[in-house]
Amino acid sequence: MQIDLFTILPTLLEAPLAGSLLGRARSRGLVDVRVHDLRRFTDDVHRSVDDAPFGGGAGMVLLPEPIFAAVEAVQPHRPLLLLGPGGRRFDQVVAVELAASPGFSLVCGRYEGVDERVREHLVDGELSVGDYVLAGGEAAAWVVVEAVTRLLPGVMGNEASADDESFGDGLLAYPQYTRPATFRAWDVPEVLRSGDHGRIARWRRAQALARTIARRPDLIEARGGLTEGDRAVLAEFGLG
Ligand code: JCQ
Repeated sequence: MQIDLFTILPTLLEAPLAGSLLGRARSRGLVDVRVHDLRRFTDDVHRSVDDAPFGGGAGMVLLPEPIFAAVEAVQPHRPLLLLGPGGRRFDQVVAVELAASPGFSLVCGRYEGVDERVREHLVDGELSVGDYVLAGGEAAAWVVVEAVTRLLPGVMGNEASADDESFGDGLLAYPQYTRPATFRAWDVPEVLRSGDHGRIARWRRAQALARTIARRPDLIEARGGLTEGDRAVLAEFGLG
């Protein structure tokens, strides 16, 4: 998979790239993440990447020229997506879609915004990581890179764990415990030490369902409510 990131602050993306497990996946050829400094694609003496908005107003707007020049030089994989609060909400469904592609690319907006011609004539869409405003799209881009690349076979240490957790099946994760079996008088649930793998699997499913019902009923709604099997396993552990 090829991921191309376009930014005016490359260090904000190079640092997490160097510090993550992705570094290893990258050297093993599983995924290639490239960070492109938009300033390298300027041609004026000041290396300008931004200017004041036409019509007046506070702040600066990213110039179209460096962004078009960078994208035309790199010819990155598409979709080419602009990060910004006005975009399609990034979620696990989008992460899975992007993980199934040979590559994608992200443009990090900054300041008061990006020249509208980038939106109209260059990118394929806009992606939002949530309803808040960041100083720039770099932190949002890293959220997307991490959520997508961890789904690729061989990128994470543990092959199985990417699927067996929150949102893999549209449910929140079941509670996990490790040693010691008793910590400050709080015991690990007996079922997890029983060795009965069928009962453990049903307990975990019941816990994931109960937790999702309590904290994220919208996720239960999205999977079309509870099935008979769901109700049965909840009842088995007194959670119905
Ligand atoms: C991304 N949720 C919030 C800030 C303008 C494209 O124009 C702009 C982009 C940004 C950076 O992205 C975000 C964001 N998802 O703020 C202002």
